[in-house]
Amino acid sequence: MKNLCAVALLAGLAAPVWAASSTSCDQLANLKLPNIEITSATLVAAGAFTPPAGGGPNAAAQAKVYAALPAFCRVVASQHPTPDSDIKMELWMPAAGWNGRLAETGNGGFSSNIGLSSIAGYVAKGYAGTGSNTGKEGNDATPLIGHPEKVKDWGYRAVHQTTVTAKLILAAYYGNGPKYSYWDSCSTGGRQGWVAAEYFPNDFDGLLIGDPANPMSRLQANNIYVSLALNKDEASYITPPKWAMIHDKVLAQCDAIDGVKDGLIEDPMKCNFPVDSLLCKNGDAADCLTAPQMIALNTILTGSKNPRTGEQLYPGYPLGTAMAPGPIAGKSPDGSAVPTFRMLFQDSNWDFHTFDFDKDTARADQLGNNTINAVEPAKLQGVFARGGKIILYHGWEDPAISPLIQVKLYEDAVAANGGVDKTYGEMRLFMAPGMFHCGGGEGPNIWDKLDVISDWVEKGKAPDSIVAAHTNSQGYVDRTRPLCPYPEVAKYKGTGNINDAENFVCAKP
Ligand SMILES: [Ca+2]
Repeated sequence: MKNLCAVALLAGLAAPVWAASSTSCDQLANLKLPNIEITSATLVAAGAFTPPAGGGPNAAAQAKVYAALPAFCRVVASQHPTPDSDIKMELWMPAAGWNGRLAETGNGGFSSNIGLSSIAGYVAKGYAGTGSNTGKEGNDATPLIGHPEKVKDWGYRAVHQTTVTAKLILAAYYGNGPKYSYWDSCSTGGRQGWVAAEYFPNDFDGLLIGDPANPMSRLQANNIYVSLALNKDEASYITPPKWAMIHDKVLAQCDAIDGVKDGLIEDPMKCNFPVDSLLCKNGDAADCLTAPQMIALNTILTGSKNPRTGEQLYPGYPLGTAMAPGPIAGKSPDGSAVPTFRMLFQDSNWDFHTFDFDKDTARADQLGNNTINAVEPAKLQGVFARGGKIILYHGWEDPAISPLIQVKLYEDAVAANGGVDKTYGEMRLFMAPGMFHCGGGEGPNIWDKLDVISDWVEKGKAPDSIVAAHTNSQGYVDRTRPLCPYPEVAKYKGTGNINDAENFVCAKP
């Protein structure tokens, strides 16, 4: 009976009457949904999930999360919205105590890994959690060349289809679908969040969108622009110790501007550091940059421009960002840059040295704007009109994606939706001082994102500030600080411990 209801819903028939009863986890393996194969449906006992091998540097921490999980129903499925599509997904549903919410995670770079550790985190909080492999396997563009429908899956359809499927399976398992659905992701997942909000405004009630790779065609063109400048020749390359040196000098000059000398610059745009002072006076030395390195640095700070028209194509990086921990400052472009253009141009031999920052930018925009980029912020009205909320965030010291793009995306979205008085009740931006790409760094960068957005969506409790924590290498909290809705910054009250959020207040700079 349940299966028929689901089929009726997908087929767009009259609204089915949902039976308020549930299906056992094992029975979900027999669930029939159009163009979807349920690969497996398994009840996993508490603490019994064995993560896949090769979990990376966070494997030990993640193992603890898995070990603490309550029993859950794990559904693995393959989705085929077109004959050429093969979108793999996982949906984990608490066997007891479901809080009625769905949370969905996205992906990183060009990786096809399903974010199981994020999904586990959702289940630990009583959510059902889901995520997809973007509709391809592997870490490059090869499976997308010659497969235009898979490009659409990768760009926008994998997330949407997975959301639709997850809601149907939830309805079958629990007898009713989620009361609230949330997007929670960063980087490529941030791009996927922008895309979801603009392309499919009905999918999520709240979206958490961090350090986004959006618009991706422009980001990856900028990554090539930066790499070409940094690697113009041997003499142009800025070594990791020199990035650290630049960071330290900028910090020495600008740390105290925000009123507290704490190793953090609340608003890097307020820092008027004289870049020219970095130039070596008496030959190369550890505490300065040579003339060719200065040219490379200035190119990175300025950002990519159209060589013919002078149009700014993508923002530069704020001075002081230590680029060396990120993928941008290496000997070759960021690992996602070349695959992006091989995918868009459908050319597995495409060579980044040929990039024409006039013609190829226009071509990539044209191919990407309805596929991988979210560049029509007026469409956010679709989210706002139904009471949806959007929280944007970005690390001020993100060495992978310039924080200034998130500021620009926010400001463009405010302008396209009637100004800040109209949007402040629906969308806010939180810039995190000292935070790296999606987390980490010297600044407070840990906060319960789902608690913040669900309070806003479900209780109308808008985030006027978000208390974030920083942990030391042993994992203990050594600093808390409010993150503030842009353009506000955290201001010290003048007394008390500077590592305690209690002693700060969000205020206009
Ligand atoms: Ca400071």
